[in-house]
Amino acid sequence: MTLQREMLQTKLEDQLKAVVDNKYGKSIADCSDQELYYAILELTKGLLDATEEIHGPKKVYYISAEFLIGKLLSNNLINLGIYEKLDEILAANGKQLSKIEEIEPEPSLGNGGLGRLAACFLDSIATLNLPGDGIGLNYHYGLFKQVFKNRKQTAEKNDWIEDQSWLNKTETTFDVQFGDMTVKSRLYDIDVVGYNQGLNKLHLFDIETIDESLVKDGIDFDKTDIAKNLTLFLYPDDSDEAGNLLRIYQQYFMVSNGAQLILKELKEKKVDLRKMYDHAVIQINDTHPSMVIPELIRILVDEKAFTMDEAIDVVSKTCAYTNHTILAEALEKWPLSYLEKVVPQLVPIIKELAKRVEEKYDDERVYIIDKDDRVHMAHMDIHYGFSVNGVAAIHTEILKDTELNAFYKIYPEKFNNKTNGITFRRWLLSCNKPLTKFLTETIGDGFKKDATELEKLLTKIDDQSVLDTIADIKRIKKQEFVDYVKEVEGVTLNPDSIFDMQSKRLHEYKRQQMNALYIIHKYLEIKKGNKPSTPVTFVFGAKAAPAYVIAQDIIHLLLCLQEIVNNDPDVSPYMSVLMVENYNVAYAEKMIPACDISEQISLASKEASGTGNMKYMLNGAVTLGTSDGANVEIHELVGDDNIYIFGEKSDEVIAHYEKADYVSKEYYEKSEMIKEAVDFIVSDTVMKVGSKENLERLYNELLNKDWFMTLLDLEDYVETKERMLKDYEDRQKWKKMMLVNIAKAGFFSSDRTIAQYNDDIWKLR
Ligand code: 26V
Repeated sequence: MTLQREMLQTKLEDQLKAVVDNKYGKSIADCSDQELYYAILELTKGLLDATEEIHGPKKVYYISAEFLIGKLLSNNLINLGIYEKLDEILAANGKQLSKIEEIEPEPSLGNGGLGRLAACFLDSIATLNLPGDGIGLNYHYGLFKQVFKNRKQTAEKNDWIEDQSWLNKTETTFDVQFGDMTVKSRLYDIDVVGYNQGLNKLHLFDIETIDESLVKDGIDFDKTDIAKNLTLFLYPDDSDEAGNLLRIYQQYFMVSNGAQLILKELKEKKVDLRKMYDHAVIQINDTHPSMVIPELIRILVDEKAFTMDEAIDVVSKTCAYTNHTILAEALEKWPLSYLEKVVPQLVPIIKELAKRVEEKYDDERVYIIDKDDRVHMAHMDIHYGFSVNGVAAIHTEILKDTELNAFYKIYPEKFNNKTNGITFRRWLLSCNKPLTKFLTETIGDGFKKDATELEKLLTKIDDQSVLDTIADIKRIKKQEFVDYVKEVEGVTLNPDSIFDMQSKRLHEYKRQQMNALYIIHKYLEIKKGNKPSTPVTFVFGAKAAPAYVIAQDIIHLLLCLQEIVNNDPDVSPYMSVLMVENYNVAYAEKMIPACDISEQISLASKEASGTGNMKYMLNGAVTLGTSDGANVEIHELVGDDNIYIFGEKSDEVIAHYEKADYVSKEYYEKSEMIKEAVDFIVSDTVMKVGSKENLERLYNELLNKDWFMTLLDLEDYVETKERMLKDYEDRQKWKKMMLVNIAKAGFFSSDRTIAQYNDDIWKLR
């Protein structure tokens, strides 16, 4: 830590007083929370300014369409080491820091796990004192804000950028050339400070000509006016051609700026570009930034006098690719005609890259351009990058054995696994302060730097007071969540019920619909008189892509169930349902510490990793999950006795797809329970509160298609969940499970993940 920063810290109170006085001419005590938020923002930005940047011979550039950073105040204060001090100063003036934190608007620069992972990684890169910056886009309205109307999801813009914010406007601008126009970019930076460490940057590019007034109702806007709309939204609706083209414009804008920034920094360092890979490594986060490969090749050939062979060689040694999904529909394949329109200058390069592959390999599965003239972005990454990694052990194995097997045979040395992780600064220290304090008192504070030290907790497995305190903290966090929900949703929850939670993007493969069928089953059981000894609360948080019809139907069903269950006096004392509105990072930080049962129920083989599973575990929830993604590694770590695993395994599921032998109707007809639950979707009870169109569509989907095999695992799921709810009654057993889950979560620190990226791929030090 710099001397300057230490000095600033000791004078923290004087500094805050000075900022407040200068801004408002008032004392701290006389300020509103809003005023204090802006004052603390200014003060903190001053401290960040005084923090040294991380330097080194080689730097990683993490390019990503998403950085789901969440609110930054609490984390920056923790990482600067002044959270507690500031909390005390404010308390002495009758103010609460936790209330002030609420004022900060949350940037919605991401969709789900992939974007949140990028944010956790930036925190860990800086914490490990590694030089590494993020490169992305400054979407003005980010992902949409979810608003429920008539038990349906509607989308509104999330206007998160304020005059005073963490964004720092820089002097850096670049020209970005498209087929039909040139736009001027402007770089905004957000400081990323490590935990008691120096500073890296998140570089977010924007255009100067953006026109926010283009957005009229909801999130609709003219998709063709690129010079005005380019950075308005993350994932604009891509159900039409204009939407697809806009995504390509965004992606090229991101990588063109990224490439120019990287080359500018290398020039400043006087690096020989023929040795670029000794000074820079570019991590391509999924395929959204894949065009950085042909773009860099183009610049080296056109502007730096490289031959094509030389350019390909250097770029291939600089770029590494991370795969985050095996879902075919999520692997990008851009029609060549779209690329011709948006980025004609890249097309000859892409064709050259494709030609070289075709000359070498006689296997269409590894071609870059397919017979329908679509460019497979992942294929380009694999051929022309030096590393391909999956994000959990089972995911990497599936990539090697099935999805990318043809590539694995060509390049076995490129494939590696990097099991995802989460930053404990946000997902423990910041969001669960009572647990952090208790852990510090019980096992010391070494776990804050080395997360595996959490295992020390295992020595306390028979210490009754430790077990009781862990349960007491859970009860405190449940109460806080109940109070918050009451305030923002107007819904009353019972803090003494079992909190069963599923929060993640809404997608059929994640099977929120299977959880809904369980809820229906439970509801009908209670109606029949089978009442649980402890009431259960089912909480969901999920946004669905606006154009994803079945996902909208699932949200509708959940909101209908919420209405029916919570208003049925026979049932509501024993169970309740809540779908929270606009689930985001801030909501997750409140939900996760309050959870007892963590639902990780994706169809085996489909969830690349999951990271919510890790956050819930770290906060003492017990996982109910399939053998999928990182659940498999959680299972290995905590053992059979501390997790509830159900459902068919990934090889069985993959075999069903290969043989096309799964017929959902057979499961429906075989089981009375399944039939009863599925039929309830279109029963009079639900139809009375819901829309016929949505409910019937979902019902038909489940009966006649069910591509993600909901009914396959339903019986096992119901039985396992019942067993789990029963085990909750054995408080001693449950407390021990909580303890083991917390103790074993250390492996999932993103500090471990980043150390592995550095050792195996980046080699920064
Ligand atoms: C994207 C889309 C976009 C259009 C609609 C359908 C669809 C389906 C899937 C995706 C996934 C994009 C990649 C992604 O977000 N993967 C997530 O990455 C996380 C971080 O590695 C990982 O934990 C999650 O399991 C994985 O789903």
